[in-house]
Amino acid sequence: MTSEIDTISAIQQAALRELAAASDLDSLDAWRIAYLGRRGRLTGVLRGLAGMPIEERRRVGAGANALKERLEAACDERRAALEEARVTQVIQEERLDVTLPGPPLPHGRLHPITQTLRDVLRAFRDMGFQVAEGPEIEWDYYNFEALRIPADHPARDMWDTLWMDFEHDGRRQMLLRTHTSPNQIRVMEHSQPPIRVVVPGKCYRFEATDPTHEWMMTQVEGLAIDAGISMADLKGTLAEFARRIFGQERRVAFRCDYFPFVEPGMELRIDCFICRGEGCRTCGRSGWIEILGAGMVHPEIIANAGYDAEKYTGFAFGLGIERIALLRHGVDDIRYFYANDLRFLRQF
Ligand code: FA5
Repeated sequence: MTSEIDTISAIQQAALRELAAASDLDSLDAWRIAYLGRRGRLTGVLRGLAGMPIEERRRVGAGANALKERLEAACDERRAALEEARVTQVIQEERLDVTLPGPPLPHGRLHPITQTLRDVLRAFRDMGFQVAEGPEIEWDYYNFEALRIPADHPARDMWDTLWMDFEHDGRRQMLLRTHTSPNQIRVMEHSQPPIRVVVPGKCYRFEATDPTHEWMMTQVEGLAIDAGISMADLKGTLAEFARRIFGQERRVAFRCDYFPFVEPGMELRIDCFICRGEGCRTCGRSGWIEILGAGMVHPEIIANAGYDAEKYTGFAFGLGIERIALLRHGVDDIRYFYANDLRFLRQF
């Protein structure tokens, strides 16, 4: 009898010592199996009760059951403590400091052509022009015919055209506009003089590229129609525009040029920023870079619009935004603008 009671107290000592050492839920489970499981040490004592005389069974049974209850309670208590410790640890390790500054976000920026386009439009708005827009996919009628360039007219060669796969009356009728000049007609169709308008937009040409030519580029069309507008107004407007965009020191030159929809026609050139007029690869050895074509609106076009061609005259111009960006930023090849190389674009 004494020896069974001794066994129980030995089990108690060992069990409580090992329980205190169980540092996680796995070792707690192993402990429970070792003492309270079906083959556990205490369960073994309880099983042995059956073969004992009644008196001894009562004493030993009471001691063993009391220990069982105590160990079960201690096990529950330890489990609760371990679970709480684990939750605390998770909270500590995964703590989120919402006051920390976030990772820096890279700033986007406007494409250099967009920047130049906005500056150009602002300059014209400040000079009293309104801004309008027109479609990039255009009818042959607006891009050529209404501008006095009928089918088979040799002047069509001035614009290498990307045609849409769409025929009507046995002829291709739609194209990617080669210039913004169709908007002269579109604006005149729904407005009356006085007109002062600029129309920005992308244009497309089926041509080989070089340092000053891309197959897609941005133009800004200008149109002014009023009583008594003269060539002096055109030259004054363009010279003032060049001064606003390039500053006083750049040299500008007007030269005679031909466009079927103006009479007379001319082009405006700016001295090459690289060679300062000496002649280089970028300016095609001429010392100048052409930025726009212009002229007095042909009287036939004024009359076709339904205006009194005796009373009203006007000027028009079409300028190339990429060329202006080249000159302003000292870029020596237009093709950089649409090559999508971020090392280039980040400089603006
Ligand atoms: C025209 O497109 C005429 N519509 C301009 C015009 C408008 C004349 C109104 C008279 C009255 P041109 O093809 O020269 O003309 O182009 C005008 C400008 O667009 C050029 O001076 C140039 O700055 C720019 N440009 C033309 N082709 C290209 C190209 N392939 N790449 C980049 N810029 C170009």
